[in-house]
Amino acid sequence: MQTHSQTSKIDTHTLTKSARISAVGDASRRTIISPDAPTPTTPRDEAGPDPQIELFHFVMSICSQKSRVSLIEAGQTFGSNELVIMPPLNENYNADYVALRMASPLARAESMVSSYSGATGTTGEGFDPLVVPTLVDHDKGEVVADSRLIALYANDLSDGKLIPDAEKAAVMAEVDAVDALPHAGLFYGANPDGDHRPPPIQAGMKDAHLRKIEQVKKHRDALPDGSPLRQAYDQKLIKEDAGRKFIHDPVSMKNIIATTKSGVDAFAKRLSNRSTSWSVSNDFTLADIFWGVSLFRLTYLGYAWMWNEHPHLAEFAKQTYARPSLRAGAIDWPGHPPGDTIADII
Ligand SMILES: N[C@@H](CCC(=O)N[C@@H](CS)C(=O)NCC(=O)O)C(=O)O
Repeated sequence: MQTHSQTSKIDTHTLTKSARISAVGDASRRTIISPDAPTPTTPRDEAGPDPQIELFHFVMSICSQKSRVSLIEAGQTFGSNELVIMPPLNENYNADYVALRMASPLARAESMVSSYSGATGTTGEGFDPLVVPTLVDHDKGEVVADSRLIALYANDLSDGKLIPDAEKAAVMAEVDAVDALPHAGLFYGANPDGDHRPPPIQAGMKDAHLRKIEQVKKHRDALPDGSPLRQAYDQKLIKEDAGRKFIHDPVSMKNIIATTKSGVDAFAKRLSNRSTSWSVSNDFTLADIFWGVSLFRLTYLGYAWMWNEHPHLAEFAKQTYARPSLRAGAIDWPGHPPGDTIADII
């Protein structure tokens, strides 16, 4: 597994420019985010120098939300390259973007994705070369291709502000607990006991895996003969086919719902034993970012009933939703679809 401090000096400027220009279909989605302007309204000057860091991401992706909130909380200025990852656009399947991800140390360290668990962590499933988010640091010549690593990177850039030394183990335990939750499965698949996802998600996700497969094939078949990227697309096809079967299997869906409920219960128990203002510290840490984003997502998908018997967890969720970085990077990021489930938050 790549550590956030591993370096691999490559020409990130050229690789990133190709990905930015050919994958991000609309120039208005190429902006600069800074502490003074944390919304995507400042256009990127393509003729000017590159910002030190850039992020490729998507409004609704939970991994992108974790990354944006971490960078914003860390007070970073970054180039924001917003991809549309939903079919039929799937800008994340663009070959230049995939080539950028394949230049990350993670792509070399991990085996490529070959299964589907419903979670988004790299552990277990392997490295997915066709997803967001991806961070690039031009000064260090690094490509960071995983949201957990991006959050750690944001912590490094902020001299450790997001992971206080004394609480490192507790913060990372919470980060890993959130990363293990099957957010993707809950987004794409219906609860067999009653689907409470907002209607556009219910409708849009029904055949999403099939439509993704169609797009992956289209992009793969357009690669030049002998392209080294072909395997990346082939592995993605294996994952998406497994995902399609998984979300249509009521037993798998019930299992991931039960896993999520026990994860939430366990966190509620840890919270009830705390004597700190935030989840593990008196400071706001990555643990609060990851749980805040996760609880917001579970609420959006109609799973807030999971903490009906934990009013202190509902209070904690509210506390995170008021944090300016969480609002800017997740809740208020333009383009998040509304829904009855989040009407009192958004
Ligand atoms: N381990 C990766 C997983 C990233 C991931 O699964 N991204 C999803 C959105 S959260 C994605 O881009 N899906 C688009 C697709 O599969 O086509 C991370 O944490 O960054």
